[in-house]
Order: sequence, then C-alpha cells, then structure tokens
Amino acid sequence: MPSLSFDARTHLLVLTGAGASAESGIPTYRGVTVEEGLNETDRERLSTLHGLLDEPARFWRVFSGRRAKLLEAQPNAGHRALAALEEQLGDRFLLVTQNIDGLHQLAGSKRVIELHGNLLRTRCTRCRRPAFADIRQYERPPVCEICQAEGRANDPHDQPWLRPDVVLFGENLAPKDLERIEAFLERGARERLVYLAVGTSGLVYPAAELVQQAHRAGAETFLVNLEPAVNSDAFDHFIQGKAGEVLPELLATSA
Ligand code: BV8
Repeated sequence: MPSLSFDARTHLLVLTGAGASAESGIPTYRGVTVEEGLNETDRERLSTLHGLLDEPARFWRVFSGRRAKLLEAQPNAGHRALAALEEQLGDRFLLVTQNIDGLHQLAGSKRVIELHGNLLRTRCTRCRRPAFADIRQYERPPVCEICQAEGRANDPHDQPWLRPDVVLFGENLAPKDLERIEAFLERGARERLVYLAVGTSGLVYPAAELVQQAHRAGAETFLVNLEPAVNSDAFDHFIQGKAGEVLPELLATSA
C-alpha cells in the first residue's frame, strides 16, 4: 500500500462517497450494494425536484425508507479513522462528504462539509423556514404546516411539500461550500497538499472533478475504493479495498 505520511506541513482534503458508509449497512447508489427496487436511472429521475412534485408519495416512500436505514446505522472503522486523523491535523484537515447520512459527525468529525446535504433534516419547497432536524418517516408526503397556516396550501395540485434538506440532481451545490474547498486548496498549496477520495464511483458532478481541482493545486492524490472508479486514472494512487479496512492502516501514521 502506498504510504500516506503526514508532516507538519501536510494539508489533507478528503472526499467521501457512499462506499464510506457501505460497511455501516447503508446501500450505495451504484456498484455492489445497490438498494433494491430502484435502478440507477429511476433513482436519479426520482431524486430531483420534479420527482418530488410529480410523484410526491413515491418520492417520500423512497426517502423515508432511506432515512429509516440511516437511523439504524453506526459509524464504521473508516469514519473513526478519519475523525482520529482530524484530531491530529486540526485545520490542516478538511472532510467533504457526498453522503447525507451524518455518520462522519457521529464518529466525531467536526471539519465536515456536507456537499449534498443531510437526510436527517427537512425543509419546505415553498417558504423560507430554516431546515430542521427530522427523523420522521412519512406514510403520506408532508405539507408545510406554516404554509398551510398562512393559506398557501389550498390548491391540491400545488402543495407546499416538505422535502429532505439534500441537494437533488439538477440543483446547485452551496457556493459557500465550494468556496471553502477552494480556499483550503489554496492554503494547502503553499505547503504540502494531499487529496484522498474514499468510496466514490466518480460519477456525480461537481464532486467528481475535485481530483482535477486538487491536481491543479499541486496535490498528490489517492483513491480508496472497492472497485476501480470511472475516474481512477485521474489519481496518482489507487488503493483497492474496503474503506473500513484500508483507512485505519493508511491513516495510522501520526502527524
Ligand atoms: C449540479 C442527494 C449544477 C440526493 C445526491 C457534468 C457532467 C455530467 C452531469 C453533470 C455535470 N454537472 C452536473 C451534472 C448533473 C448531475 C450529475 O452529476 N449527474 C451524474 C449522475 C451524471 N449533478 C448534479 O445535478 C449536481 N448539481 O451540478 O448543479 C448543474 C445543474 C444542472 C445541470 C448541470 C449543472 C447535484 C449532484 C448531487 C445529487 N445528490 N445525493 C440523493 O441521495 O438521492 S448525489 C448521490 O450520488 C449521493 O449523494 C452519492 O453519494 C452520490 C455520488 O455517488 P457515490 O457517493 O460515488 O456513490 P456510488 O454508489 O456511485 O459509488 C460508491 C462507490 O463505493 C462504488 O464505486 C463502490 O465500488 C464503492 N464501495 C462500495 N463499498 C465500499 C466501496 N468503497 C470502499 N469501501 C467499501 N466498503
């Protein structure tokens, strides 16, 4: 296994995908542990705002089912290894996750950017109420009670649906998240920069192009994945294996 050494000048940017949570029992979107009942195209079509507005009952059945799975999940050794390394590197460490399961924070990670949001929060598609913590699974698609109280829910064909606080396909990522990543890369480029991607197929943008962004900033790049990803060749090093087994060893070197 290539060595990942951390000296006092090393800045580490990490990107995790669904594979980082697979050993916690959460199905990935593609590859070995795809969720039953939904093929990739179905999933991507449903996981859009149109999917919610066109099929609110099916949308919330799928997302409620995924929320239930998240609630049973615990962080795995890979999550814990990342949290431990953050303790050592401090502000020279930044974790960007595509996952919406909150397991990194549960493992103790603090310097986390939830690029695609968090499924354990809900917000309204219509009013500007802040997103709120929500573990409910909904039998029927929920309508915003604030909008209802303010009379914006009278048209049965134009309901102010509640939605998970996640970035759906076709929606922009938060500019502040992308700016924070850029600033971290710029700062790290002045010393030593390492980019580590874990458990991601490299199919979803713009997360998939972070490796190019890191290379442009002069980073040495590593991919840890169960199988080759579509962008494996973009990395300097590809380590094939399970996140929960590889990361504790790969990240064990102290700062
Ligand atoms: C946007 C929340 C501007 C919802 C998610 C450029 C080119 C082509 C397309 C686009 C492009 N720019 C934008 C697009 C469109 C789209 C996109 O990328 N589509 C793809 C499918 C082609 N992107 C967007 O819409 C993004 N918005 O760019 O806005 C814009 C808007 C419109 C048009 C253009 C630009 C928003 C993307 C965010 C979508 N929301 N999640 C939900 O959950 O449904 S993304 C979703 O996929 C999850 O968050 C997931 O994490 C993510 C990525 O998948 P992975 O994490 O990589 O998971 P996957 O299952 O694919 O892979 C897991 C890997 O782990 C596998 O390789 C497997 O082998 C490995 N593995 C398994 N077990 C283990 C393991 N590895 C290690 N250990 C193990 N144990």
